[in-house]
Amino acid sequence: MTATPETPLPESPLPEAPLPEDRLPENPLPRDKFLWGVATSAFQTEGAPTSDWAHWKIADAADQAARLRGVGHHERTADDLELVSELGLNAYRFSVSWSRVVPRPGEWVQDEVDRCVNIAVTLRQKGIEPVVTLHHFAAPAWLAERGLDWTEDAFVEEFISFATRIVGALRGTVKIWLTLNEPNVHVSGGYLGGMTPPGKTGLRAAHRALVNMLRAHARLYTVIHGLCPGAAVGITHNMLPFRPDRPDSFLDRRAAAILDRLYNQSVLEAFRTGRVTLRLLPFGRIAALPLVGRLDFLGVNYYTRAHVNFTEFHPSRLGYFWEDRTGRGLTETGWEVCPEGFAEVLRAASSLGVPLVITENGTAETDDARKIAFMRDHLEVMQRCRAEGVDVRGYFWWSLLDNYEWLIGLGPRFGLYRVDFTTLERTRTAAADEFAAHAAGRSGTILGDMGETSSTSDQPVST
Ligand code: GCO
Repeated sequence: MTATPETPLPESPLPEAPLPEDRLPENPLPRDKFLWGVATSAFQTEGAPTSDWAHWKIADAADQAARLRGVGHHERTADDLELVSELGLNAYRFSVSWSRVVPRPGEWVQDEVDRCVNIAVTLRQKGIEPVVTLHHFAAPAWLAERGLDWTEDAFVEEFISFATRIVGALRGTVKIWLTLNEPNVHVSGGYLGGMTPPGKTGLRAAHRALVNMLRAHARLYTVIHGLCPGAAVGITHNMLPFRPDRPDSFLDRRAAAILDRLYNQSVLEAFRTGRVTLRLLPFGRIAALPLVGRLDFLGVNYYTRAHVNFTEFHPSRLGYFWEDRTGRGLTETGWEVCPEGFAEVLRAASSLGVPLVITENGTAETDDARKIAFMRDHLEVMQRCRAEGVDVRGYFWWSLLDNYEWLIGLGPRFGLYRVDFTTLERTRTAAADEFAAHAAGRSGTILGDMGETSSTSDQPVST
């Protein structure tokens, strides 16, 4: 079996829906049921021996092992889902491992699909809304071996074929979908900067990859609504405010504006106008795609802000840096803690006119007090933005567990549950208690009025 569009994966009948449709919520994103969740991704929690990431620039034996098994989530799935339940949350975001489901050309591992269906069914039985990401960075290694990546139409066809069958399998249980995780990060790392698979560099490849990712989103939007009536279909977008290093420098301001356009605005503009550009100057490559109206909500991922100095600036390296300019210190990944930037990106994202879901916010801190301070400050900013009228319908902490961090490995502590990286034992942290209290409306802060974790409302999602 080859990976070309002429010879796609064999068709198979769509599986029966595991739960009757009438047990699914009418509207998965009603205004009065705020989603409180945690987010994970398949590769980072369970590894993937047949993925492009399994052999990509391995640092050492520990790194290699982590790429193969993550933090053992594949073997501990039921126990880990119980941890979500113990937090009292009403939503959980996870991704389906493309490379585990399609490990070799033409192969389809139904057990892996059934496992995902079971995760979704288990969550729903626990009163937790499953939110499924169809592509979270890692892809099957065999595609790379054939020279296929997001710059190639054949790759797009393989992904659409995989994703369509997954939606068919999960359609009776899942209503909230994320087609792709952070196209801007995937394109910056893999096609512009060459730091992540497939390791390409250059604006041409980056533009082609971005166009193809957004084309896949547009097609899947229609596929998902066709298979899953009443679904909410979104995409996640990592947003990063860029600050001129020296505010009085015209060149620093120009460089910051260029990076903002490349990194933040290109995706927003694509959904606003249907035009996909990666422009360094007022001219550049433009593609037109049917994206307008094909987004039910935008998933915003926010962690930090960046500083830009023209002398360091280079489009393929992006050339930004982090520095502690708010006095809150840097995180374990070296990122500036900047809740003010969160307000900025939420306001910018809301200009799209679709509801927002914070699909990732979090920080790597071993010190729980620092993690809790980050959480409170960012939740407070979110609440202020909501009071201003920014339509935020959910907040997902990154992450449930400490896990594999791209390009770093097992180290940074993003989890609400601490993972012993040797024994893989999970331990609840004080940050988990804090998050559970916010979700239950027991936080005693200004967030107390938004802690509803259940509702029967079925107002349509306004777009
Ligand atoms: C991303 C991803 C996550 C990361 C998280 C922390 O934003 O890159 O969605 O997979 O692990 O953001 O870096």
